[in-house]
Amino acid sequence: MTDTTSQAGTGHAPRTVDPDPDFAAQAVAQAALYEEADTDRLGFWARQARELLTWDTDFTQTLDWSGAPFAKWFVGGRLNVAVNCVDRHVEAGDGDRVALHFEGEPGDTRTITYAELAADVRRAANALAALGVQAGDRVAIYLPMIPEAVVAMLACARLGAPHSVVFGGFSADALRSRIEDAEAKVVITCDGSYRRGKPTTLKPAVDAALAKGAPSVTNVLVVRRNGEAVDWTEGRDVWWHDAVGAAGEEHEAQAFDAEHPLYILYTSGTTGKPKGILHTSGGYLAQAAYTTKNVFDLRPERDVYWCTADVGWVTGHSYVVYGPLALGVTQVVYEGTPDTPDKDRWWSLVEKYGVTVLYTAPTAIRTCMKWGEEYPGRHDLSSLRVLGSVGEPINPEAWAWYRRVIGADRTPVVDTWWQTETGAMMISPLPGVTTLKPGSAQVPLPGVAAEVVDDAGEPLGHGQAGYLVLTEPWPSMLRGLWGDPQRYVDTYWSRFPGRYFAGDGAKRDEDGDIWLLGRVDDVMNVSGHRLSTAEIESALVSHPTVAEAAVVGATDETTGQAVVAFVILRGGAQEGPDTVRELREHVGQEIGPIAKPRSIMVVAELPKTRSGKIMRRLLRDVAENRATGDVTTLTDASVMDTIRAGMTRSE
Ligand code: 6R9
Repeated sequence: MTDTTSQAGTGHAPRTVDPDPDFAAQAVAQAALYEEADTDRLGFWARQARELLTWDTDFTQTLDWSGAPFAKWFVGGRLNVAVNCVDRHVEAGDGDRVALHFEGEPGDTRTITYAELAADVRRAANALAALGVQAGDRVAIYLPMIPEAVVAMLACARLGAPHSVVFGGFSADALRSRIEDAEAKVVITCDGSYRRGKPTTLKPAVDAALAKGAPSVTNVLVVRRNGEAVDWTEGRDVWWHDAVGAAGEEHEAQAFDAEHPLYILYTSGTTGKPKGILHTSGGYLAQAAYTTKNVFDLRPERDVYWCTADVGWVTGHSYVVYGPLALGVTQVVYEGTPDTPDKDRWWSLVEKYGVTVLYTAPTAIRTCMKWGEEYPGRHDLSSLRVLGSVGEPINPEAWAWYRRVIGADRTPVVDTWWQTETGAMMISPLPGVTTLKPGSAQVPLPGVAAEVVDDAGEPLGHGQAGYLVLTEPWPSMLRGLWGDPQRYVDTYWSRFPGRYFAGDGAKRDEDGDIWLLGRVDDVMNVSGHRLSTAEIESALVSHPTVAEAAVVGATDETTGQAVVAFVILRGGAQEGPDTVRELREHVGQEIGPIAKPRSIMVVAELPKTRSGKIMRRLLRDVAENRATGDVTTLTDASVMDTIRAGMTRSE
């Protein structure tokens, strides 16, 4: 395999950033973790599980891999996940510590302590039990970012009833298919929420979903959030404030097996039927807690943490609910959009709550870059200590901006690679320990084993692009796909037998650091040369006029594939007669002439899924002059029309 790529987009970004000695001296994570895990990987995980979690019954075996690729972690252990996330902190005397600083989009706030959260979860568990929910029953949750979303998830966990959270932005059809696949007994939703200053509704989508199917559902539990009028089905619909309000605060939590299912989460899936990723209890919680603590350098008595993800995505599961709450930290939960009422809302929240650790996505960072430094500049962000990134490769330019403008050129930036399937972070630097390298997720975390291999599964040398595989099982790994064990084996364990195929391209650099190159379907082959969409995007974004870029490989008669780029210019920048030529030259300089896009289109917006991922499949349709495929998972389907209209004009 030839690799013609180089480290693109390093523009103003430093190549490496050493740990700050003062930070390092006090860091939660220590280099010794790597040695310990290398010497005795299972012993290392057993220690994490015992130290970070409270078990009702200790486990007798760390890993049973005899049924590979179906793993059993912490065999024989029993615990209650919700008790681990709330009750035990209250018992330890930390009941008065704030668990959630909730801020609604209109500016309403609620401060919920661990003691209050524990009482809410117990009441909600009683209310669900009164509706007939028992261990093993599935509960669908279709809620915005309000405290009840957290309470609902934990109440399910407390009862051993796996939840299936469906992102509040999904349509009635998407919701119905997910409820049907999981055969959920109860749906928890609300009247509506607020977005961009306007009330929205959620209950009508649930009504529509249930009108069309989902016969397993016996009750709908409805939170009152914004007072929008709702239709009511007597006998089926129940107000949360009635049921939970009337429920008692006493609830005896049962301990469940470490492998008891905790949740199902459907991946948005760029093609085909969504996959119901199944996670279980002990291993998942252990790795969520371990990574939250070490990667974010968290001390519950000191930090105020904020992860901007919605609970509808895996990041919201592991890094809003389970990881931070298992540790007992204080966090911010924000309901709305970053530009309501103005583009400085996030930074006003950081200042107001004294946020110390912020975890967000590159797409959000690039949006803030596009808006300009003036917005973060309005606020005192000096409380920030650690910045995190997740969701896609972060180009060095955005990394450098994040650290400089948000982190005052002082905070470590941790680029964390993982997936819905992995349940928790897998590849990431450790702040205070690792010398950081903008653009690279760098090294497998202690206890995690990863390799970059070629088509035949042979490990590749430095600089060669191939496929990322995980070579050892890990505690928070998916335990399968709901109702489809064979698809689990086929999708993840058949491409390279005995190893987990992540579906991502990667390469190691001369230091052995791992660079993620995008999904393998995003890796292009131009004249027999392997080129990464991510690297060309990174090169484009390193140009001062470019805010955001998406690159696709379009079929080309001569070269097999050709590079086609779509770019959004930075606020203020105008498309001039030379813009396209200049950008082509720039990519040529950053990566090499082979990477120069065949065509570059300046657009106002890019098609994105609701989780913020660019839908390159749709751009490929445009680049190859085809009718656009399925657009149902786009945030805004009209984006494609605008792009096509622009395309015709520029031809
Ligand atoms: C957590 C999450 C998983 C896919 C993954 C990869 C991409 C996530 C990344 C990253 C490069 C990072 N991805 N983090 N690529 N660097 N730090 O996003 O889960 O929604 O399942 O997406 O996202 O392509 O395979 P999920």
